[in-house]
Amino acid sequence: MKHRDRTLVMGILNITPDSFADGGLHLEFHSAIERAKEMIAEGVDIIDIGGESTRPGAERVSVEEERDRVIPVITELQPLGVTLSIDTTRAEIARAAIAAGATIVNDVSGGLADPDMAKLIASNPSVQYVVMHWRGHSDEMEQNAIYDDVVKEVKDELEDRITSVIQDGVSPEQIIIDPGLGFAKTAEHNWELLRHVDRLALLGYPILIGASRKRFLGALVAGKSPDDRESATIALTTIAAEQGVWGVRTHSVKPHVDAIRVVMELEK
Ligand code: PMM
Repeated sequence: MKHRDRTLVMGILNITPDSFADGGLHLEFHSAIERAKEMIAEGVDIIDIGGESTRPGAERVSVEEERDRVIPVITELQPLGVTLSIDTTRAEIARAAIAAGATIVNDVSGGLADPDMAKLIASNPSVQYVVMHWRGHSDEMEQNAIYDDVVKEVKDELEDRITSVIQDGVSPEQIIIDPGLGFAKTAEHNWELLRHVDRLALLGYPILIGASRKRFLGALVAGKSPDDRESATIALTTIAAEQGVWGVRTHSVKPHVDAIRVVMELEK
Protein backbone atom coordinates (compact mmCIF):
# COMPACT_ATOMS: atom_id res chain seq x y z
CA MET A 1 0.00 0.00 0.00
CA LYS A 2 3.05 2.32 -0.12
CA HIS A 3 2.04 5.40 -2.07
CA ARG A 4 5.14 7.50 -1.57
CA ASP A 5 8.47 7.58 0.25
CA ARG A 6 7.21 8.79 3.58
CA THR A 7 4.02 9.23 5.58
CA LEU A 8 3.06 12.90 5.70
CA VAL A 9 2.16 14.81 8.85
CA MET A 10 -0.99 16.92 8.53
CA GLY A 11 -1.05 19.32 11.48
CA ILE A 12 -4.47 20.35 12.81
CA LEU A 13 -5.23 24.07 13.03
CA ASN A 14 -8.73 24.45 14.41
CA ILE A 15 -9.96 28.04 14.44
CA THR A 16 -12.85 28.20 16.83
CA PRO A 17 -13.05 31.44 18.78
CA ASP A 18 -12.85 31.21 22.53
CA SER A 19 -15.97 33.03 23.63
CA PHE A 20 -14.35 33.80 26.98
CA ALA A 21 -11.43 35.72 25.46
CA ASP A 22 -11.99 39.45 24.85
CA GLY A 23 -10.14 39.44 21.53
CA GLY A 24 -12.54 36.91 19.93
CA LEU A 25 -11.67 36.18 16.30
CA HIS A 26 -8.86 38.74 16.19
CA LEU A 27 -7.00 37.01 19.00
CA GLU A 28 -7.76 33.63 17.49
CA PHE A 29 -6.27 34.72 14.14
CA HIS A 30 -2.97 35.67 15.75
CA SER A 31 -2.66 32.54 17.83
CA ALA A 32 -3.49 30.43 14.75
CA ILE A 33 -0.70 32.07 12.73
CA GLU A 34 1.74 31.58 15.60
CA ARG A 35 0.79 27.93 15.95
CA ALA A 36 1.12 27.40 12.18
CA LYS A 37 4.64 28.87 12.22
CA GLU A 38 5.55 26.56 15.10
CA MET A 39 4.25 23.57 13.13
CA ILE A 40 6.31 24.60 10.08
CA ALA A 41 9.44 24.86 12.26
CA GLU A 42 8.70 21.35 13.56
CA GLY A 43 8.58 19.90 10.04
CA VAL A 44 4.85 19.70 9.28
CA ASP A 45 4.00 18.69 5.69
CA ILE A 46 0.42 19.98 5.50
CA ILE A 47 -1.58 22.35 7.71
CA ASP A 48 -5.27 21.43 7.92
CA ILE A 49 -7.34 24.53 8.68
CA GLY A 50 -10.84 24.11 10.07
CA GLY A 51 -13.43 26.61 11.24
CA GLU A 52 -16.22 24.27 12.24
CA SER A 53 -16.05 21.69 15.01
CA THR A 54 -17.09 18.21 13.93
CA ARG A 55 -17.14 16.76 17.45
CA PRO A 56 -20.15 14.59 18.33
CA GLY A 57 -23.02 16.87 19.32
CA ALA A 58 -21.31 20.08 18.09
CA GLU A 59 -23.56 22.77 16.61
CA ARG A 60 -23.03 24.02 13.06
CA VAL A 61 -21.65 27.49 12.37
CA SER A 62 -22.92 29.76 9.58
CA VAL A 63 -21.13 29.95 6.21
CA GLU A 64 -20.17 33.58 6.94
CA GLU A 65 -18.70 32.70 10.31
CA GLU A 66 -16.79 29.74 8.91
CA ARG A 67 -15.42 31.91 6.10
CA ASP A 68 -14.37 34.69 8.49
CA ARG A 69 -12.49 32.18 10.61
CA VAL A 70 -10.53 30.31 7.94
CA ILE A 71 -9.93 32.53 4.89
CA PRO A 72 -7.78 35.23 6.57
CA VAL A 73 -5.60 32.47 8.04
CA ILE A 74 -5.12 30.78 4.64
CA THR A 75 -4.33 34.14 3.01
CA GLU A 76 -1.73 34.87 5.67
CA LEU A 77 -0.10 31.42 5.52
CA GLN A 78 -0.10 30.98 1.74
CA PRO A 79 3.14 32.95 1.13
CA LEU A 80 4.99 30.72 3.62
CA GLY A 81 4.99 27.88 1.09
CA VAL A 82 3.56 25.10 3.28
CA THR A 83 0.80 22.93 1.79
CA LEU A 84 -2.59 24.12 3.08
CA SER A 85 -5.68 21.99 3.49
CA ILE A 86 -9.19 23.27 4.20
CA ASP A 87 -11.29 21.11 6.52
CA THR A 88 -14.83 21.86 5.37
CA THR A 89 -17.95 20.15 4.08
CA ARG A 90 -19.13 23.29 2.25
CA ALA A 91 -18.27 23.89 -1.42
CA GLU A 92 -18.57 27.63 -0.95
CA ILE A 93 -15.89 27.61 1.75
CA ALA A 94 -13.71 25.21 -0.25
CA ARG A 95 -13.95 27.51 -3.30
CA ALA A 96 -12.83 30.56 -1.29
CA ALA A 97 -10.06 28.52 0.38
CA ILE A 98 -8.71 27.31 -2.98
CA ALA A 99 -8.75 30.90 -4.26
CA ALA A 100 -6.78 31.93 -1.16
CA GLY A 101 -4.16 29.18 -1.65
CA ALA A 102 -5.40 25.85 -0.22
CA THR A 103 -4.44 22.86 -2.39
CA ILE A 104 -6.18 20.11 -0.41
CA VAL A 105 -9.88 19.95 0.44
CA ASN A 106 -10.51 17.75 3.48
CA ASP A 107 -14.21 16.95 3.35
CA VAL A 108 -15.29 14.84 6.33
CA SER A 109 -18.55 14.11 4.51
CA GLY A 110 -16.84 12.74 1.39
CA GLY A 111 -19.08 14.89 -0.80
CA LEU A 112 -22.32 13.90 0.91
CA ALA A 113 -23.02 17.14 2.78
CA ASP A 114 -22.87 19.48 -0.21
CA PRO A 115 -23.91 18.38 -3.72
CA ASP A 116 -21.68 21.09 -5.25
CA MET A 117 -18.47 19.87 -3.63
CA ALA A 118 -17.45 17.16 -6.12
CA LYS A 119 -18.05 19.48 -9.08
CA LEU A 120 -15.89 22.14 -7.47
CA ILE A 121 -13.08 19.60 -6.96
CA ALA A 122 -13.49 18.43 -10.57
CA SER A 123 -13.02 21.97 -11.82
CA ASN A 124 -9.79 22.32 -9.81
CA PRO A 125 -7.78 19.32 -11.05
CA SER A 126 -4.61 20.24 -9.16
CA VAL A 127 -6.46 20.11 -5.82
CA GLN A 128 -6.35 16.90 -3.78
CA TYR A 129 -9.59 15.72 -2.23
CA VAL A 130 -9.84 13.84 1.07
CA VAL A 131 -12.97 11.67 0.98
CA MET A 132 -13.74 10.64 4.54
CA HIS A 133 -16.24 7.97 5.60
CA TRP A 134 -19.25 9.76 7.08
CA ARG A 135 -22.80 8.93 8.10
CA GLY A 136 -24.26 12.32 8.94
CA HIS A 137 -23.56 15.53 10.81
CA SER A 138 -22.41 15.62 14.46
CA ASP A 139 -25.93 15.74 15.88
CA GLU A 140 -26.89 12.41 14.30
CA MET A 141 -23.67 10.44 14.04
CA GLU A 142 -23.84 8.55 17.32
CA GLN A 143 -27.12 6.90 16.39
CA ASN A 144 -25.58 5.85 13.05
CA ALA A 145 -22.75 3.85 14.64
CA ILE A 146 -24.34 0.50 13.77
CA TYR A 147 -22.50 -2.05 11.63
CA ASP A 148 -22.49 -5.82 11.05
CA ASP A 149 -18.99 -5.73 9.59
CA VAL A 150 -17.52 -2.27 10.08
CA VAL A 151 -14.50 -2.74 7.81
CA LYS A 152 -16.58 -4.09 4.92
CA GLU A 153 -19.27 -1.43 5.30
CA VAL A 154 -16.82 1.48 5.58
CA LYS A 155 -14.92 0.15 2.55
CA ASP A 156 -18.12 -0.30 0.51
CA GLU A 157 -19.49 3.11 1.50
CA LEU A 158 -16.17 4.77 0.64
CA GLU A 159 -16.24 2.99 -2.71
CA ASP A 160 -19.74 4.38 -3.35
CA ARG A 161 -18.50 7.89 -2.58
CA ILE A 162 -15.49 7.45 -4.87
CA THR A 163 -17.73 6.25 -7.72
CA SER A 164 -20.05 9.19 -7.18
CA VAL A 165 -17.36 11.89 -7.10
CA ILE A 166 -15.65 10.38 -10.15
CA GLN A 167 -19.01 10.52 -11.96
CA ASP A 168 -19.05 14.23 -11.11
CA GLY A 169 -15.69 14.65 -12.85
CA VAL A 170 -13.16 14.23 -10.02
CA SER A 171 -10.05 12.45 -11.24
CA PRO A 172 -8.94 9.31 -9.32
CA GLU A 173 -5.50 10.93 -8.92
CA GLN A 174 -7.08 13.66 -6.79
CA ILE A 175 -8.57 11.27 -4.22
CA ILE A 176 -7.31 10.36 -0.75
CA ILE A 177 -9.53 8.20 1.48
CA ASP A 178 -10.00 8.29 5.25
CA PRO A 179 -11.95 5.81 7.43
CA GLY A 180 -13.22 8.67 9.63
CA LEU A 181 -12.31 7.38 13.07
CA GLY A 182 -14.87 8.51 15.66
CA PHE A 183 -17.41 9.59 13.04
CA ALA A 184 -20.45 7.35 13.57
CA LYS A 185 -18.14 4.76 15.12
CA THR A 186 -17.73 3.31 18.57
CA ALA A 187 -14.30 2.70 20.11
CA GLU A 188 -14.41 -0.93 18.97
CA HIS A 189 -15.32 0.12 15.41
CA ASN A 190 -12.29 2.44 15.38
CA TRP A 191 -9.95 -0.33 16.59
CA GLU A 192 -11.33 -2.77 14.06
CA LEU A 193 -10.71 -0.26 11.26
CA LEU A 194 -7.16 0.35 12.50
CA ARG A 195 -6.55 -3.41 12.57
CA HIS A 196 -7.56 -3.67 8.92
CA VAL A 197 -6.16 -0.61 7.18
CA ASP A 198 -4.73 -3.08 4.64
CA ARG A 199 -8.28 -3.98 3.55
CA LEU A 200 -9.15 -0.31 2.97
CA ALA A 201 -5.94 -0.01 0.96
CA LEU A 202 -7.36 -2.55 -1.49
CA LEU A 203 -9.50 0.30 -2.84
CA GLY A 204 -6.26 1.57 -4.38
CA TYR A 205 -6.18 5.09 -2.95
CA PRO A 206 -3.79 6.83 -0.55
CA ILE A 207 -5.05 6.68 3.05
CA LEU A 208 -5.24 9.41 5.68
CA ILE A 209 -5.72 8.45 9.34
CA GLY A 210 -7.10 10.90 11.92
CA ALA A 211 -6.76 9.28 15.33
CA SER A 212 -5.13 12.15 17.17
CA ARG A 213 -6.19 12.39 20.83
CA LYS A 214 -9.62 10.99 20.00
CA ARG A 215 -11.95 9.77 22.69
CA PHE A 216 -11.53 6.06 21.88
CA LEU A 217 -7.89 6.30 23.00
CA GLY A 218 -9.03 7.69 26.36
CA ALA A 219 -10.39 4.35 27.52
CA LEU A 220 -7.00 2.73 26.95
CA VAL A 221 -4.63 5.14 28.66
CA ALA A 222 -4.12 6.65 32.11
CA GLY A 223 -5.49 10.17 32.55
CA LYS A 224 -8.67 11.80 31.36
CA SER A 225 -7.60 14.79 29.25
CA PRO A 226 -7.02 14.73 25.46
CA ASP A 227 -3.32 15.49 26.16
CA ASP A 228 -3.08 12.16 27.99
CA ARG A 229 -3.83 10.44 24.66
CA GLU A 230 -0.74 11.86 22.95
CA SER A 231 1.63 8.90 23.38
CA ALA A 232 -1.03 6.44 22.19
CA THR A 233 -1.45 8.69 19.12
CA ILE A 234 2.30 8.57 18.46
CA ALA A 235 2.21 4.77 18.67
CA LEU A 236 -0.51 4.75 16.00
CA THR A 237 1.52 7.13 13.80
CA THR A 238 4.49 4.78 13.99
CA ILE A 239 2.37 1.84 12.89
CA ALA A 240 0.69 3.89 10.16
CA ALA A 241 4.11 4.92 8.83
CA GLU A 242 5.23 1.31 8.79
CA GLN A 243 2.06 0.35 6.88
CA GLY A 244 2.78 3.01 4.27
CA VAL A 245 -0.24 5.17 5.03
CA TRP A 246 -0.20 8.43 3.00
CA GLY A 247 -0.72 10.75 5.97
CA VAL A 248 -1.65 11.18 9.62
CA ARG A 249 -3.74 14.10 10.88
CA THR A 250 -2.36 15.15 14.27
CA HIS A 251 -2.50 17.92 16.87
CA SER A 252 1.20 17.91 17.75
CA VAL A 253 3.78 17.77 15.00
CA LYS A 254 7.31 17.10 16.25
CA PRO A 255 6.73 13.69 17.90
CA HIS A 256 4.99 12.45 14.75
CA VAL A 257 7.73 13.74 12.44
CA ASP A 258 10.26 11.99 14.71
CA ALA A 259 8.30 8.72 14.80
CA ILE A 260 8.09 8.68 11.00
CA ARG A 261 11.84 9.37 10.76
CA VAL A 262 12.52 6.37 12.98
CA VAL A 263 10.44 4.14 10.70
CA MET A 264 12.18 5.49 7.59
CA GLU A 265 15.59 4.88 9.12
CA LEU A 266 14.76 1.28 9.99
CA GLU A 267 13.45 0.67 6.49
CA LYS A 268 16.66 1.83 4.76
N1 PMM B 1 -11.33 14.28 12.45
C1 PMM B 1 -11.79 15.47 12.86
C2 PMM B 1 -11.89 16.55 11.97
N2 PMM B 1 -11.52 16.43 10.69
N3 PMM B 1 -10.67 15.10 8.95
C3 PMM B 1 -10.22 13.92 8.49
N4 PMM B 1 -9.88 13.78 7.21
N5 PMM B 1 -10.12 12.84 9.31
C4 PMM B 1 -10.48 12.89 10.63
O1 PMM B 1 -10.37 11.85 11.31
C5 PMM B 1 -10.96 14.13 11.13
C6 PMM B 1 -11.05 15.22 10.25
C7 PMM B 1 -12.22 15.64 14.28
O2 PMM B 1 -11.11 15.74 15.09
P1 PMM B 1 -10.67 17.14 15.81
O3 PMM B 1 -11.93 17.69 16.42
O4 PMM B 1 -9.66 16.66 16.79
O5 PMM B 1 -10.09 18.02 14.76
